[in-house]
Amino acid sequence: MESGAAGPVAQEVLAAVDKSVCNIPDNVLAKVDAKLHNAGFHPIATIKERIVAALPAETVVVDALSPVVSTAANFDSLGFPADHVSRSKSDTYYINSETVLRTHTSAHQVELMRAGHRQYAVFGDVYRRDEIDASHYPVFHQAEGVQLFDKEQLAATHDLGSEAAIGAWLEADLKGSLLKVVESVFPGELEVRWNEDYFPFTHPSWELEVLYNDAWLETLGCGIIHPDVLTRGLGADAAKRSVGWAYGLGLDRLAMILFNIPDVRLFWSTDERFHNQFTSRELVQFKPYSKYPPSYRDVSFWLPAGDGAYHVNDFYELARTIGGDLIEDVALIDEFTHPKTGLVSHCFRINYRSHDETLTNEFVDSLQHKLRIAVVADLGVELR
Ligand code: FA5
Ligand code: MG
Repeated sequence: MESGAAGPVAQEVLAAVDKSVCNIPDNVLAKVDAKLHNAGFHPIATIKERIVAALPAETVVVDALSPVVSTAANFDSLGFPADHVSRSKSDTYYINSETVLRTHTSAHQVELMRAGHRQYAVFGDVYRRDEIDASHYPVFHQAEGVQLFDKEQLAATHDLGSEAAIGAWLEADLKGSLLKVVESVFPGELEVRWNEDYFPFTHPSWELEVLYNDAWLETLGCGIIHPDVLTRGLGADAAKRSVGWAYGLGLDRLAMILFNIPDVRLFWSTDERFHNQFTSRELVQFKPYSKYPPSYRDVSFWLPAGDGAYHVNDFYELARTIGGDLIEDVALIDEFTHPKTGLVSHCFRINYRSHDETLTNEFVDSLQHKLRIAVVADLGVELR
């Protein structure tokens, strides 16, 4: 990791780095100070403003918490089991063994409850090692809403006679509040559906999907806050008297839907042809200023033997490190187990395409060549 990045968050990261643990590539480090949700006319900032306008006036808005958090805050305080997959280095960016780039804004739930907040919204950049395609990017943005209630007061003002009645009221209030936000952000007709979901820190839990370009796109997760989380945030006594709900909304996906932006990479473009379209803060529909041809390249290799020696996310990350935002998506197109050796082979198809210019075949070949060398050197695979 280079120390060229100079912003305060990058410095916080660099000051805490344990080189033997850190898995943050330069292209991600270069974005930790971007704060697109606070960046003037940026579509992510406009979405945030629209959400803030739709929240009840009493909501405390928090938007400047550092994304550098402890594993205790990001995982333990929320009841993630010790062996949960999202803790692994294949899913999460570690700075040292106890410090990560937050993977969700839920990392601040307990801290903000401890500070006495009972109705708040946190906006922030979050980080995950994940697949590569038009709706996934290693850096994205979330809005986290939390609302706590005093059980006795709730029972009295809403005439709720039992825990079950309180639970049903909370579910309706959560879903109603979220639909109000989503509907006020999207003025037109919107087709949505609720699905059951699972989070260690809420129960029950749901996700909300929105129909976009003929496909269901997951936009948020939510649920009734787990009593253990309330206990950590409020202390045992106050927790017994309290209930609450929480949600986490993906801002980038909402912005894609609202402005008709086809690809998350565009949010990171420095091209004025992108940014000039959004300076009015109106609900404009993005006009693609160019559609350059895609350029596909495949790579196949034998995976190293042994559990945990390789994770597909390692390949996605390496591809992003080498191809940067010139890679539009990466698909695992073939997986095959050799009948005799038992070795597994993966074939990936990489789509190189820039939003800003045509990539020459020669240039794409040179990127692909670098990638082929790097997979052998860094992932211990054998090219086929
Ligand atoms: C969470 O992150 C939970 N913390 C949400 C939550 C908060 C649940 C409070 C309960 C209570 P999830 O991993 O599903 O959940 O992510 C939430 C949203 O972030 C998704 O619905 C999606 O809109 C967005 N999102 C997730 N991964 C990506 C990604 N790689 N790129 C862009 N957006 C993403
Ligand atoms: Mg989800």
